[in-house]
Amino acid sequence: MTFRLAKHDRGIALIIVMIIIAALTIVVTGFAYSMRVEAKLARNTRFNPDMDWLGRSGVELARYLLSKRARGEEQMDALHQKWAGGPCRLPTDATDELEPWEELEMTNVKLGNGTFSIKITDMERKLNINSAPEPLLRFILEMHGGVDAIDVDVYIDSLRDWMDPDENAGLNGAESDVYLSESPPYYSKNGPLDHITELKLVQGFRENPSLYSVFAKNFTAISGGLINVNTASAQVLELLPGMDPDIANEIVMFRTSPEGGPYRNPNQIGVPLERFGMNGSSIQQFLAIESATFEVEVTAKIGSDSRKYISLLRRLSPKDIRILYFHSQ
Ligand SMILES: [Ca+2]
Repeated sequence: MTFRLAKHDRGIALIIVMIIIAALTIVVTGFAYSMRVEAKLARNTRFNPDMDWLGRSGVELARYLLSKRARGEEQMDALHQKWAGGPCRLPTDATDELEPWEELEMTNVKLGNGTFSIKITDMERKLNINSAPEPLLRFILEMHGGVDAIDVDVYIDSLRDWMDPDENAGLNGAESDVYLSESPPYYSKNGPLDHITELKLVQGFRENPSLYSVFAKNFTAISGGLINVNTASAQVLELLPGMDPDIANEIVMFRTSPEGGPYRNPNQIGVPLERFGMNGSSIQQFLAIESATFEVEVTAKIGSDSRKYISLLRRLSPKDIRILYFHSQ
């Protein structure tokens, strides 16, 4: 016995079959995706300790390189040096034989079943938001942040209130009572900034993203306080009083020129400044030729998986380089 469906019913059956196929496709695709995620998680979990040890090994390599300095460069940190990824020697000393530590690889270093690469950046190439003198902050807010003179106190007082330990707001500042009325509410830090992104929470800066980005690019929260004139960009130097783009560029060019070379003393900036009729006395107070705080970015790889780790190091002496933090990204 055979059943024959009416033409109308056959159409409905076809639609039902197509809906079922579409639903099954969605279910199967979802299942396949979740299996892939599960497999990746399982693989990551298996590699976690290995990845972490690759990350830590990268930090140890950075500490070792930062403990070493070429002869005659013991009091100076500059971009031609090994830690900064430079050629190690100045053009004038290019024929000198490299020492074994200067020939160590910093990228794709093989270890166990993986590799790691490191990149070291000194924090003294930027200004320090916690120790920048108020007149300098005022100067930067007005001259580089485009803030009207009458509004500058909002930024200065708010930043001071954010960092000072009490809850007494300055005339134009803000403490917890202001921030607790925000959504979501938060307390005033009442301590130094740990990271420059904290500025986003401070009255004035949080309402002015373009000003915040000037500070985020050129300031750090953790450094020795002075700017290393051997590593700072022209953009950072330009923020100092009396500077303009041409003068800042000249200071940077001088440190790579044959007649200049890296600065061996902050007083030496007087030489490139001479042609601008300046002597550099107004900005020397902000400058150093050494760095003490270094951020290390380690990229660990095992097979096709990779992970980034960030560490902050403080060099108290070549034999005492401390890890301030270490975490994966
Ligand atoms: Ca306070």
